[in-house]
Amino acid sequence: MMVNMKTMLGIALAMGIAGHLQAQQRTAASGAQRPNIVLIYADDLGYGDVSCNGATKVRTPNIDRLAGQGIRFTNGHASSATCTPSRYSLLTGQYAWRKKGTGIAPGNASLIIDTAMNTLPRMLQRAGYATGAVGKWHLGIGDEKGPDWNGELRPGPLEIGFSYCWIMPATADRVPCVYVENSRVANLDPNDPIRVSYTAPVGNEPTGKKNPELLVMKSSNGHNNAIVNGIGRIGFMQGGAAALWKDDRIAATLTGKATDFIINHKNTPFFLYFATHDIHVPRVPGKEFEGKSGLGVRGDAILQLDWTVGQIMHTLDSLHIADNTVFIFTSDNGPVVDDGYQDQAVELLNGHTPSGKFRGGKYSNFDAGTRVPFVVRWPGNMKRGVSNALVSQVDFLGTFAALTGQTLQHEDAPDSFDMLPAFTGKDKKGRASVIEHAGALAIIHGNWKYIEPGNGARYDHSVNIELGNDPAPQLYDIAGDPAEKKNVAAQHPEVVKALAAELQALKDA
Ligand code: NG6
Ligand code: CA
Repeated sequence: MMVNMKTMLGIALAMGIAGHLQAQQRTAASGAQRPNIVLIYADDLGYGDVSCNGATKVRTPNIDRLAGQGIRFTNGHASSATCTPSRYSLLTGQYAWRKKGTGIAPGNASLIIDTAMNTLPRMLQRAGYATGAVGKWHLGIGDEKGPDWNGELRPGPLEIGFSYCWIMPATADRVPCVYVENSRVANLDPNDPIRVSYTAPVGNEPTGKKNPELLVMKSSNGHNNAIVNGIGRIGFMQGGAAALWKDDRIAATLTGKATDFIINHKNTPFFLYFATHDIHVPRVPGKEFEGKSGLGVRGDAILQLDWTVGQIMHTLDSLHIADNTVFIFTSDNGPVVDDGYQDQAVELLNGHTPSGKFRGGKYSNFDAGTRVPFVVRWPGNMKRGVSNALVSQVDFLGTFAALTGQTLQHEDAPDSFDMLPAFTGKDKKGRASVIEHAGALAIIHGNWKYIEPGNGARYDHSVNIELGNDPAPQLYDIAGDPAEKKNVAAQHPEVVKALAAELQALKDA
């Protein structure tokens, strides 16, 4: 036991040193490069939802091709098991649990990112990049009074460093169901203003709750306020008819806007943050994909997402800029099958395993909550292959700051480090540790994973997912037991102690 204890303390000490080294790397600005950066951020796509990670019931040829030309990470993580905090961490380089108000944002939230922060897009803007955000935002918009849907939507993406945006303000299951281009709702007719409420119906309009007979897709949980395009949403809205999106064209519209951004900026370095709506609910794939997967709308949405990736690859190829572009494909959190609509995804799963061999899913502290598909391609600058280095989305900011020669101040991106050697496959280890965030916090350090005790529910019956909460400490050997079946905390109290101390130290940092 004493020996083990010493080993663990040694590891914790080494961690401190690693942290110090990482901090030093922040200022190393030699040989700055400015490749384009394309980041496709899928929504709720599980580790096992892509065929390059072993899916056999659904095929993702474009994502597989991208992975084959770059590095496919088997131990790559989103920071959190839900959307808003993962996106917050990715864009700010700060773990979201450090900041209040970064949970799943309601559709009328004001911007949750402090406009004074040095974000990923701002840092790249300072490095001379054109910076575009296309797709799902879900980080709030507008000042503390909330969004003015008929006026200027500021602050928003443009105030945190994007030079252009075409976004869905929250999620497709939240009102208002409109796109925002830069600081205004796109295609809004001023004679038909948008009215939104998150407390009560705006007028006498039908709702999903009162008039389920009007729905083309019924709710299985919530999603019973406004009915837009025959689908019940969260929140009430009226007006803005000309600005409403068409659910079955969301992927095509977003892909078109992303492609336009690339074409318009092909001669300057650009950063495209392309956050797809697929495969979040409500899942309404375009006619081209309807019924094509055999797994219902969830599988069809995966095919549509794969098509999107193929279109972006094709655009880069046809402009001859793929070699000078770092292309990242990953997901904001793990998978969920029934997330509140009766869309037959459960019934038609057909043996498909969205979480792969990992336990849990979206919302969960078990690994499938944050261990997600994770691919990086930068032709000519990396060896192709598979890496099990521990990598996290929180490090994109620190990595690209170092790559482009930007100096980060001490207060910037406190959790984000230069991980280029891991992202390009030269370093096979990656991070010494990473924190995963769902109901509680968990820390992965080497082969160990410790989940701190928590009083949250063990199981969420509405989504059919094990949440990973336990009032007792949990310790898993995730190398030998990737499915987290056997809690070995009682057998290794010294490891539990060391990891709990390391987690605490990182929380206090
Ligand atoms: C939940 C919604 C779910 C989804 C999630 C956010 C209900 C019953 N469930 O509250 O459908 O919208 O929030 O998902 O309303 S995320 O990927 O954006 O985090
Ligand atoms: Ca999500």
